[in-house]
Amino acid sequence: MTIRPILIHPDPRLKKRCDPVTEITDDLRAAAEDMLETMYDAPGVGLAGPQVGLMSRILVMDCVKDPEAKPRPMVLMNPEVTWASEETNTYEEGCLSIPEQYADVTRPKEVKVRWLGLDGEAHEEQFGGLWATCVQHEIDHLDGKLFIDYLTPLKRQLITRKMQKLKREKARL
Ligand code: K1U
Ligand code: ZN
Repeated sequence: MTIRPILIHPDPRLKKRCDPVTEITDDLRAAAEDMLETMYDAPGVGLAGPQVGLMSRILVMDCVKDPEAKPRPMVLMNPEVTWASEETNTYEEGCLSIPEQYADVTRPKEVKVRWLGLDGEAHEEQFGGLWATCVQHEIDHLDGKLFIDYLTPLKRQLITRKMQKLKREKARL
């Protein structure tokens, strides 16, 4: 397993819609394992393909935050929201591709999601709490959407400028 570098905004790959997974290959299984390792190392609770330059509809997540509890690593391919609650929830979101920037985002409080698993089977589950926020944030990544796209143009521009500066500084090292 390998920790893969996480792309930092702005990057054109983070703005593209990803392609559906059509075949579960050994390369894709290896990429899923690498993505989980990269997510745990960051640390984060989710990670989507484009964040590591993989332009396929694959995401990983594990929102079990209690270090004493059993982890629940999940790999979702071709995820689709099949139902969303009318009730919403506001969560202060972060993003591993936009380090150290946080903002309130309002989304459906609960969602039902259908996806293809690494076992080749279709799965469906209802998510609530941080799981619901995270899966929606990650599906947005697969559609080329970032949490800052929910903010005002001014706030988005401010964060983008900070990230451009961060990338320039990192490139100088
Ligand atoms: O997609 C990503 O960039 C990962 C992101 C997912 C996410 C978190 C919170 C709300 C929505 C989506 C993160 O994991 S940011 C890091 C984070 O939230 C966290 C890190 C360590 C422990 C607990 C949370
Ligand atoms: Zn993110």
